[in-house]
Amino acid sequence: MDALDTLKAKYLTAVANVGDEAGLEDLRVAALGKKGEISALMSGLGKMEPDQRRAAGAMLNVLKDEIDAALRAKKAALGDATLNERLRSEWLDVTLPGRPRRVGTIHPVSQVMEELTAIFADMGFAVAEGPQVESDWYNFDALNIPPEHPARQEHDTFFMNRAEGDNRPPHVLRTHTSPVQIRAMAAQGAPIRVIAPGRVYRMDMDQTHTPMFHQVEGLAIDRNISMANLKWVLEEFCRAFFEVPSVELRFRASHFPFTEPSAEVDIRCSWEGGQLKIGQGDKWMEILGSGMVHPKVLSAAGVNPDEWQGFAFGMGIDRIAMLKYGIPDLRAFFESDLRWLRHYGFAALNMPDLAGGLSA
Ligand code: 2NL
Repeated sequence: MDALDTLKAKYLTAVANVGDEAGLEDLRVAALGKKGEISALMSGLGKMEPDQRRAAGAMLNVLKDEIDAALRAKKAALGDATLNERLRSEWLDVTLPGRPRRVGTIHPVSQVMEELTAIFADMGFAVAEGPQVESDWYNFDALNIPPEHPARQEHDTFFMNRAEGDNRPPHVLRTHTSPVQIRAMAAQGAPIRVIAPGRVYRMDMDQTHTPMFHQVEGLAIDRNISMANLKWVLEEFCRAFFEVPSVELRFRASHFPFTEPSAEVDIRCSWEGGQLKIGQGDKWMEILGSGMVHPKVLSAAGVNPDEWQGFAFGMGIDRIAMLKYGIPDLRAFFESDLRWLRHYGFAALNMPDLAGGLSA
C-alpha cells in the first residue's frame, strides 16, 4: 500500500523537523486526532470486505503505532530541550557575593561612634551605656559638683518636672556621659576600662552648639595608672581615628571638678587653603579634656582611692566627626535633610574595623 508508506513518510519527516511542542501537537491532531488522516482511513475500513478489512486494519494499526511512537519520542526530546534551555538561562551562581543596595545611609555620628568603639575596643575598653534621664546625684554630686558649685550653672541643665508636691530634687537630662561611668564603676568596681559614648543635653543653641549633642568619655582604673598611660591611649586613639601615621599631642593644665590634675589636650595640625591637616603643621587644636580621676569621685562610685587610681577623658563626637569628614556646619547634623544624609552618610553594612581600614 503505497498510500500508507507516503503517509508514514510524511508524518515521520514532519515529526523529525518540528521545532516546538505546539507544532508537534498540531501534527498529532492532524494524524491521530478524531478528524485526523489515520482516523479517516480507519473509518473507511467499515466499507471493505472482511478479508481486505483485516489486512488493511492491521497495516493501519502498525502505521498508527509508528507515528504515535515517533510523536512520543519527539515530545520527550523537546521536553528535555526546554528544560535544558531553562537550566541554562536561569543558571545562578549562589556563591557570588550579594550586590549591596543602598537603603538609607549611616549618619556620620553613628559612623564615628562605630569607629571609636572599634579603636578603644582594640585597647581593651568595653562600651558602657546608661540612662539619658539621670538623677542629679549621678550627673553632678558623684562627680564632685556640689549644688552650689558654679559648674552646675555652667552646664545649662535641662530639668525634668516632678509631680505636684514632690519636693525631691528633679531629674535632669544628662549633661555629660560621666554618670554612665560612675554607674559602671559602682556596678563592676576596679579594675575597669570603659568608654561611654552617647547623647548629652545642654540648653545651648548657636553656630557651634546644639541642645543635644554626642560625647564619648573614657575611664581606666587600676593600681598603677598614670598620666603617661593617658597620653599613650589618647595618641593611639588619634592616630587610628584620623588615619595618619603619627600625631603629636600637647597637654595644657586645666581644671575640672572631677579630675586632679586636669589637662586639656591639643593636637598638632595645619590649616592651609581651608584644608585641615592633622599630625603636622605649626598649629594646635583643642580636641578633648582629661585628667586623673578625683579621689572623691572614686569614693562616690564605691572605689577605694587609697588602693586604686586612674584617668578619665571626655570629647565631643560631633566635632571630631566634622573634623575627620570635612563637614562645615554643625546644625545640619540634626536636621534630617535627606540630601545632606546622602552626601555625608556612609554605606550601610560596612562596619568599621581596624583590620579593614576604619572608614574605607
Ligand atoms: C571635656 C572634658 C572630661 C572627664 C571628662 C570623667 C569621668 C569620671 C571621672 C572623672 Cl567618671 N572624669 N570625665 C574627665 C575630664 C574631662 O571632659 O572637655 N569634655 C568634652
